[in-house]
Amino acid sequence: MAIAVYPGSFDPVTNGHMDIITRAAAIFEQVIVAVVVNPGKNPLFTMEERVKMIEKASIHLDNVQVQCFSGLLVDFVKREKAQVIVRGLRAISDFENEFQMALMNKNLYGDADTFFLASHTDYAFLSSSMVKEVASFGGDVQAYVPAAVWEQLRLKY
Ligand code: COD
Repeated sequence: MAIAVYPGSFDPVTNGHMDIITRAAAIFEQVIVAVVVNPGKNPLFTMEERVKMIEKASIHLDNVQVQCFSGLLVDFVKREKAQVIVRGLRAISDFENEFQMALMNKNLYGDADTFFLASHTDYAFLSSSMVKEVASFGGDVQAYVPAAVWEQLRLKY
């Protein structure tokens, strides 16, 4: 049974991410959700806030833990003795970038493979940036994010 790392910015985590985490947790022995410290995107939420929101949303999943990382993803994967990198695919538009990252990561660290899960159809249109944009204009995004994220978005906007 393998240890899997699910890396991302998670600024903030959405129900699309949570669907991937839940499905990965049913497949792998352990899933480490790895929150990148500096997404290079001027994040809305601090690293601590992003970690806390995922922890709250995944509290019912015994084999899921949340950590943060900086530097190369493959160095984190090596340190955690993981064998798999989990990524979600929403559409063809995700594919090119995800494919390049998977190949680069495989070249950098041959002992881990990238495992793609297709998005649930209900979340195929969903992204953290869309959630933030809609919320910033007062739109209701409650259906698209875990309760802990909804609370935080209401505080921010
Ligand atoms: N449904 C299904 N999957 C989804 C959805 C959805 N609605 N929304 C997002 N996802 C998937 C994304 O496709 C992605 O696979 C994952 O969830 C996380 O998404 P984000 O947007 O939170 O995170 P990213 O894509 O910005 O994360 C990028 C990394 C942090 C993984 C990357 O930049 C990285 O590895 N950085 C470390 C430096 C490094 O090693 N660089 C070299 C990489 S080759």
